[in-house]
Amino acid sequence: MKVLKLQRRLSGDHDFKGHTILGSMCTEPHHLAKRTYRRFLSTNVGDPGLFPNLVALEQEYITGLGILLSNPEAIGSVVSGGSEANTLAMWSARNLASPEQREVIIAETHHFSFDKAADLLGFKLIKIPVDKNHKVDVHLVETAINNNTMAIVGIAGTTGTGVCDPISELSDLAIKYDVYLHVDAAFGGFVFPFLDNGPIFDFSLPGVKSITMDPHKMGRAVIQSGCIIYRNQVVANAVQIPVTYLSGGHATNNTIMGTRSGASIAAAWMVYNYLGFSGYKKGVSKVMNLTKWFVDQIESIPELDIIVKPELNIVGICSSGDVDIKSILSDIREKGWAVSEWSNYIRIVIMPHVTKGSLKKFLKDLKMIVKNN
Ligand code: 0PR
Repeated sequence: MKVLKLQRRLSGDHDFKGHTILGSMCTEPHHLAKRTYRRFLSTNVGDPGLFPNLVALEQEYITGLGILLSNPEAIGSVVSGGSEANTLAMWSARNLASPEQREVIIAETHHFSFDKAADLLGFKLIKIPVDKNHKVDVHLVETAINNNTMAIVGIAGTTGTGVCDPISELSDLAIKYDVYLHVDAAFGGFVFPFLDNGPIFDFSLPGVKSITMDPHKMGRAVIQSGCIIYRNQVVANAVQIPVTYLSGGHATNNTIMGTRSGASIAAAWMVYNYLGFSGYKKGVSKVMNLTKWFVDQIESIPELDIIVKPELNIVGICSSGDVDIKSILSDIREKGWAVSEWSNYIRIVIMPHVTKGSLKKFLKDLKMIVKNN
């Protein structure tokens, strides 16, 4: 009864099943992820002595992702999301660097989690402009490297446009100057490996020390789940907080959270093993085909254009000159569509819950708004 009351109270919120969410990087979890989550929701890998089998399951999952990312030796953790994973990577990089090295070189298109990490961990972000393809300018990255450089970050699937920075060239720089390279593949990590000609961003590039990859985005798992994946034990062990009193005996902890959901791990493991490579490939091909169709539709509207050719299931809609994209954005939101606002474009993310039917309705509203603008 009380739950029904609460449901009613929250019923005005958007819902992934309601077809209005076009700007989110999350989606309705796979039905098996939801079932598994419910079954294990009282588990906590923060006390490994209580749940040793779940701890082993977590490492098995990370090893699986490591194999996908060309490194069966990879180790890591399932954490709360991309922000925690990026922060952990920066924490390792800081601990491996000398005390003078407190500059992190990153594209201006980075996710705001790096601003938080910089504030928390006491380093400075050196923000590098992007080129006309919205990718970091590698030449400018090289000129920014100096004795104070703590790390370089490459983004495999930027938050705004979904493009992949030239990670291979960043890896060459990381090797040349002996600098830590972290790759933020929070979104792209569950898409690029399943594309036929996706960019290389993984541990096959020798400079890459760690990768963020989020099951709660295109991994079809539950919120909260993000992964931090380290190249090896040396990088992973750069953060180690001793814990002596828990039931499993002396241990070390290297995540920000103490108590940590085993249900998230079990759910992510389940959906990964159920779908397998071919299942994810099928899901990715579906959203990418819909993305291509949507781009064609936008390009057929003379007043509108796309900001950059999509590499992922993310489309930036901008003005081709005559219309004001900000006023279009506010009108489209007024119609009930949940889309994201960027400096000069509207971001649409074609997640698995987005259907052609809902995109057709959105396009109908969009065309009407453009006509009246
Ligand atoms: N790195 C990249 C490249 C990201 O795009 C994001 C989040 C993160 C890291 C941080 O991940 P967490 O949010 O898991 O900590 N990008 C999405 C965004 O800002 C997050 C999001 C998800 C926003 C669902 C809205 C939403 O409905 O767009």
